Amino acid sequence: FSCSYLKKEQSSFLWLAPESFNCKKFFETSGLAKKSPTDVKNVFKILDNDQSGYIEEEELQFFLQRFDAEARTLSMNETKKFMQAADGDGDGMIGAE
Ligand SMILES: [Ca+2]
Repeated sequence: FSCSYLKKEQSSFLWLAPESFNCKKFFETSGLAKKSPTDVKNVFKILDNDQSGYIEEEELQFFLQRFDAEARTLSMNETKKFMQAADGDGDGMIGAE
């Protein structure tokens, strides 16, 4: 997995209108859902900026910028929705599993 992969194939996703980000749709369309566990782990590492082993809300906010530095940040609302969708155990962080 590389950031350029997404940039080429799914660049439109990096430029979504405010409040239109849908993480489910993103993973389906970006092909991330079909990526191997190793690839997904690599993405996780990119997102886990402070290497804590979890993706916290502040890190999630910069989700789109991890793929393109010029993309916008997610809004509070989008970040919270994303977090709820990905946070299986409800502890406010996304773990690797
Ligand atoms: Ca972290």
